[in-house]
Amino acid sequence: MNQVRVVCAHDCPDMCSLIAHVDNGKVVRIQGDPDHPYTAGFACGKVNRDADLVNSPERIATPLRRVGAKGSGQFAPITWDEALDEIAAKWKAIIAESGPLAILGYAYSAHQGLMNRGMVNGLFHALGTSRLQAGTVCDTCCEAAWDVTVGPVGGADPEDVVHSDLVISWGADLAATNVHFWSLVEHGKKTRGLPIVVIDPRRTRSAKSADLYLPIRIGTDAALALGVMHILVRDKLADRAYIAQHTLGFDQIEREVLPRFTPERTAEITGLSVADIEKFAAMYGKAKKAMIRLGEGMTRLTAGGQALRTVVLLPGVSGHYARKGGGALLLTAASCDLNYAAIRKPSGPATARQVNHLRLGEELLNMKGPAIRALYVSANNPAVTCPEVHKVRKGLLREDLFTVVHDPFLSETARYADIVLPAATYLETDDLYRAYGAYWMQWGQKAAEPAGEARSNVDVAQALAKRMGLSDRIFTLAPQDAAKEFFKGSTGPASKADPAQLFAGVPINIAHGWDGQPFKTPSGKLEFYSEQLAKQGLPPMPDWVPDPIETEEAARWPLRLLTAPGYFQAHTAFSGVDFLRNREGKPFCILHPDDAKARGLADGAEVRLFNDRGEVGLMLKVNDEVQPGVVLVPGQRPSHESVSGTINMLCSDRYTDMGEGATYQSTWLDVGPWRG
Ligand SMILES: Nc1nc2c(c(=O)[nH]1)N[C@H]1C(S)=C(S)[C@@H](COP(=O)(O)OP(=O)(O)OC[C@H]3O[C@@H](n4cnc5c(=O)[nH]c(N)nc54)[C@H](O)[C@@H]3O)O[C@H]1N2
Ligand SMILES: Nc1nc2c(c(=O)[nH]1)N[C@H]1C(S)=C(S)[C@@H](COP(=O)(O)OP(=O)(O)OC[C@H]3O[C@@H](n4cnc5c(=O)[nH]c(N)nc54)[C@H](O)[C@@H]3O)O[C@H]1N2
Ligand code: SF4
Ligand SMILES: [Mo]
Repeated sequence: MNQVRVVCAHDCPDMCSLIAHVDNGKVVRIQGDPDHPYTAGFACGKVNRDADLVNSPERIATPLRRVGAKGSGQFAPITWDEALDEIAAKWKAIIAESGPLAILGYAYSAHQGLMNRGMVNGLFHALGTSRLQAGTVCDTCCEAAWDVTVGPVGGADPEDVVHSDLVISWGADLAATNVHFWSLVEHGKKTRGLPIVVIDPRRTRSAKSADLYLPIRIGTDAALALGVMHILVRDKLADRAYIAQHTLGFDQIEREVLPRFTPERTAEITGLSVADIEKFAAMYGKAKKAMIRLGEGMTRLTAGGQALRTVVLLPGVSGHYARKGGGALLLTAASCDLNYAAIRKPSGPATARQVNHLRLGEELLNMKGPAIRALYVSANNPAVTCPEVHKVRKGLLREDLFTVVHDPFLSETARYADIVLPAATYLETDDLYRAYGAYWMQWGQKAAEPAGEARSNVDVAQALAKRMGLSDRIFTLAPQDAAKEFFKGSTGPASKADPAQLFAGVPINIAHGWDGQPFKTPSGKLEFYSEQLAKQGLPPMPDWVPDPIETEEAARWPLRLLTAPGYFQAHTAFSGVDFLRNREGKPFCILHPDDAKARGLADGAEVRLFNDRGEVGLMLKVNDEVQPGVVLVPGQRPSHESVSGTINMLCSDRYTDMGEGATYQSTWLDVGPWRG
């Protein structure tokens, strides 16, 4: 038995260091690395089963060519040479007829390795194809809101929570999506009574450990943050010296916005009690170093940017940004200034036509001049995870679209492909990793050879680059040599890593010497007033106002969709693991007992979720995890696992206020018995 130190590549802020136990060339067990300070010897419930993922009988063994109708999932095996030759020939013909913009590379985050993620983008960048405006399905809204307020810089170090005197989990289900931070928080609670506040419309697992749980109404976080600021000012708990020195525009907010957010009005908007709002504000005002762990949950709706931005301003009023253990953490990645362009933008035009990640369906159906004629999907499953899934599937059914999907599994999207390529998993490829929710960087060595004929994203990008006649050096380099390109011209702590240590797999801490939260806005301060937003025609000051389209929808439909991560699934990345699929159970939704009773629906029934866009069939659970008026659907699950369809069939492709992100939760609907 062999032990190989690897790095978890799943889309998760923790970026665990893992030990793969390998027997006869086969990964038989995965374990958290006991020598990594943040991983602290444990992996999550999903990755503990990654031996099942890598050895899953459902993996694709060889390249496949479509033999049946589009979408029918009928394929015949072909060789890699046949597959790559066919792809290159098709792409060359399309480029000759319609130009490179007729091709779209659609690759995202299911492999977090910097090369396996970036080199696919690099291939399409160099080819000069249409460019994916990536991440709008996920974090562009929260990132844009953070950047405009704090600047493109990482937030608090999660490991500094040992210094915190209060932790606020705001729109993040930490017990599901950030388990290593959560374990530090729970340890703090056990050993020194660290108080925890959870602000979430869902009574999450994290909420069960909270000293104060605030079941906030979806989409009202800005109002709560402003209500707390109102109380801090009223009770003289605002840090005037910090505000004067490090923030911009607070005086105007204090005059023009805060008077409108009395505890009574805040309670009306948020659905919380005045007593709970007062209690929360008092806890926050009394604390010296409160750490707010921000999730993306509050940003998955129309005014999501405004919500996150307003919450992020709170530690500017309390002055907690100045203290280790205080402040806010959304993401950390922006502080790791590696030379990403070496891999992602080796050559190619400076700008090209953009396709928004979440509008794939719309653009496949309607984009002109030129239309998208070839699509390459890698580490992404838009036939399930993209809003307006009906449109995505209709687009994928186009006879004149040439679709290639590279995936370890025959995903729902792959079923629509003309060519399917088998992908290696992270356990079967070398890569460089840096966390997006912690300050660590690490080289991950492959633990086993790829199963069957699977090949890594890097491998395939390099092979296609060669066939397309690209001459960039990066497409010829072996993994370690390619990784070294990240360090050329980079500055900051990551650039100082000793290559010998790095390539030996030693975890490298890349936290910056900490002297208070830095601000990289145009003013160099935390911006309560944002000129950048004013220029975009957006409100320059934080506020909460109802959205007219949402108000109209809410008048027509009785329930609002709440979307939250599944505990034993992450989007569709673990749907090829039988154990986890069963552990998560058949795709379900949750209704409050009052709403279920009003509809005559019982726990365990098959139900129909519907609105103007269509219908989806799921199992029903009835409990008070949610408030009345809300239907919770955890995760996004493939259609063939559910009674019928998948939740994104009901979600529109409308944009958020900032970052052109997805508004899954600006979805209204009703629930009734499943037909027949
Ligand atoms: N309704 C609703 N929809 C959502 C969300 C929501 O909250 N609500 N959340 C959104 C968010 S945050 C995100 S990030 C997206 C995620 O959505 P996607 O980006 O589609 O991610 P996954 O479903 O995790 O995985 C995509 C595919 O990548 C494959 N894969 C895994 N590893 C590799 C690899 O190394 N190489 C290749 N080539 N393929 C690999 C997996 O098998 C899987 O089929 O979904 C979004 N969709
Ligand atoms: N187990 C598991 N882990 C995951 C994933 C997964 O699918 N499963 N996905 C991964 C990916 S790609 C990402 S981007 C991250 C995302 O992880 P997070 O940043 O935590 O974001 P979300 O999962 O969208 O939502 C988190 C919480 O926000 C709550 N919420 C929803 N609306 C509101 C609101 O209006 N206000 C407030 N205060 N809360 C609200 C939801 O109920 C949910 O509990 O997690 C990653 N980790
Ligand atoms: S907690 Fe996140 S990084 Fe750690 S093993 Fe699980 S998915 Fe991977
Ligand atoms: Mo995400």
